[in-house]
Amino acid sequence: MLNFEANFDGLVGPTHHYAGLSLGNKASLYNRNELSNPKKAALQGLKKMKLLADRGFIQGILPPQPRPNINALRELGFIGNDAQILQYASKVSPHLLSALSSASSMWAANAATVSPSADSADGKIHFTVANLNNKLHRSLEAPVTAAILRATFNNNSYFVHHNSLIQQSDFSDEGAANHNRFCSEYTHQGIQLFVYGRKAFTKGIEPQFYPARQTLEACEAVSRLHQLNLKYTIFAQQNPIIIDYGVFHNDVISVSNQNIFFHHQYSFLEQEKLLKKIKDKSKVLGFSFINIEVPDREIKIKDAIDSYLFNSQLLTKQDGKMMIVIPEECQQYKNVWNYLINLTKDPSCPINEIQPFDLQESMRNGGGPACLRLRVVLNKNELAAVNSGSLLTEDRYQQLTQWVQKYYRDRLHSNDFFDLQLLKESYEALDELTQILMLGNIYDFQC
Ligand code: SUG
Repeated sequence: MLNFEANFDGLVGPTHHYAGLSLGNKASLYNRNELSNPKKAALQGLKKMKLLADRGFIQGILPPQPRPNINALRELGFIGNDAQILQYASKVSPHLLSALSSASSMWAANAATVSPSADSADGKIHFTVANLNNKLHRSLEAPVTAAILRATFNNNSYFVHHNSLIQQSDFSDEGAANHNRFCSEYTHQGIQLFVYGRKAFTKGIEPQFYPARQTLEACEAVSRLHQLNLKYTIFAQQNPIIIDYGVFHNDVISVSNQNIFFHHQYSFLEQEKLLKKIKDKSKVLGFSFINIEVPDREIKIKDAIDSYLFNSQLLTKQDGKMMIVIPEECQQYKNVWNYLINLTKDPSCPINEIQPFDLQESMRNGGGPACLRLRVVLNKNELAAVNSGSLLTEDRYQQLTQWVQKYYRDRLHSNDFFDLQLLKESYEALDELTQILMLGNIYDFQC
């Protein structure tokens, strides 16, 4: 295979914990203040990457960010040396300290929106870092994410990097988690679908209880930056009702791969219109669009969300058939599991294999298989231009598992961040990681 869709997974950071930071994300709220196991979380993520790499898929790694975020604490007026700052913050605002220690950059689907070179007027791959404006802990990710992406895709003949959009709620942008693409071959012109939760500039229907994290205006800005052909670009609103049920990103209720769209009956506001648009555009591009819509009578929206069925990855195998990568939790829902078994048995369905993964540590913060990865379509030359240290090989997997064993704790609570030793461990770990991944100086701290 010369043309691929590679997956770059976010490596879970040493401060992974449950802080209940994400209003609208049921798992995050439900597991608030539970004990986490960062070591287990990182190893679960690595195991997924390894198995997929062993199966022949191109698998990349994106490193975590320095946490606790001591720079942000300084900017917020905490003074003194690192130990004093941590003590001071833990006394006056333990919630803030916990938010500024979140390992949330592991959910790489929120790192950026990525457009393949086939779709952009200048023939280059475009990245726009997500501003993650809706949540304090996530809004701090953007600058380091920009540095990581620039170091990973470090060749301006092939890659164009855009910083995050204006940090203001009218331009709230959550990256690839609200973005789908349909195509025949990956490196042929595709149709890009940008999904938003609300319009900032005009009045429209919105969820009532939980925030809509992505605006239409942000989607439009990203499509402009990426020089997309409007003929093949679609903007669609997610069904606001399901945001109130807990669909805080569109990848919780739909997933696409090549010509396949797998989603729930109630995913989008004007679903029929949207499907017709995709179909019409796919006809112009000469491929047949396959729509797999799960009816609510078979899987109720609540079960779809709780099982995280749609937070799956659809991966094209060497023989052209597809594998669906799901969270293990799907097996606990009889209707979901039966649906998947029947789907993959159907000879007319391109998906013919189910691959469950145990990602429980991430799932308990609302992050399934699809949340953990950033997709990047690459042709042969583009792949060769990727920082080689960022790709998972057998050796690098061994190095990374040893690195996790060396630095990560096996229990952490949201009140543990006053501890200078934890900060030291985390920063030292990241320093060593930049060498394993050959990324150079991407963090602005000194060990
Ligand atoms: O932004 N959870 C993340 C989960 C992101 C999932 N990503 C995608 N669906 N693509 C979020 O809500 C919880 C952190 C905490 O509560 O400790 C959190 O940030």
